[in-house]
Amino acid sequence: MKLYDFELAANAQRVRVFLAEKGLEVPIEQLNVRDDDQFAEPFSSMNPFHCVPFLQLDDGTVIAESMSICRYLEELHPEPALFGRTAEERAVIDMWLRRFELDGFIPMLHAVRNHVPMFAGRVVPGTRTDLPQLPEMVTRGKEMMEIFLGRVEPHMAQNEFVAGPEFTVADITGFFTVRMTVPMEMDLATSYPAVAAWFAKVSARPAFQV
Ligand SMILES: N[C@@H](CCC(=O)N[C@@H](CS)C(=O)NCC(=O)O)C(=O)O
Repeated sequence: MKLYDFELAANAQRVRVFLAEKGLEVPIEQLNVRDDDQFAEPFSSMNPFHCVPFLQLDDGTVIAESMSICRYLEELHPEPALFGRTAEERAVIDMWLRRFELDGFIPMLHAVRNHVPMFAGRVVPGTRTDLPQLPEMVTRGKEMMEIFLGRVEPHMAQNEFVAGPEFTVADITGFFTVRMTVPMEMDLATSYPAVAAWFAKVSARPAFQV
C-alpha cells in the first residue's frame, strides 16, 4: 500500500497522527496540492476528488477520506484501539467524530477557505474555480463554531478526552477542528477554558508533532 500525502494538509495530518499513535509506518508519497500535483495523472484518476490524503492498496483499490483510511488501518491493526472496542465505545466515538466533523470542522473549513488569501480560487477543496471568497461564509462559519464550542465546553470540563477517559480518533479530528481557531484568531482560552486545556494536552502528545 502507499499513502499519498501533503505535509501541510490538515486532513493528511489527521492520518499521519493516527499512524503515529498506532506506531505504524506505511510508504508515503508527497503530492504538493498547492502546486496542483493532484490534478496531474495518474493522481487525478486515482482520486477524482483531487484531494489528499488517499491510500492505494496493493490491488489498486483507492481509499480516500481521512477517516475511512484510519478505519481501514484500524481493522488491519486493532491495537491500540482508537475507534473503540465495544459496541457502546464505537458508537460514542463515532458520535463525537460526526459532531466534530459536521458541526465544527466543516463550518471552520469554509471559514478558513473563504478568509485566507492563499485559498482564493480554491474555496472548495479539490477544485479550481472563479467562485469568490465570501465574507459571509467566514462570519457564519465562526458563528457555527462558537455554537459548537459552547456545547463542547461543559463536556470537556467533565471528560479527560473527547469520547471519555481514553484517547481516541475523536481527539485527532477534534484537535484539527479546534486548531482552525488559530488562523481565524478566535479566543479559545477565555471563553472555552476546558477545550483550551484539552487542546494543549493533546497538542503535547508526541504523535501530534507533525
Ligand atoms: N473529507 C476529505 C477532505 C480532504 C481535503 O479537503 N484535503 C485537502 C487538504 S486538507 C486537499 O487535498 N485539498 C486540495 C485542493 O484544495 O486542491 C478527507 O477527510 O480526507
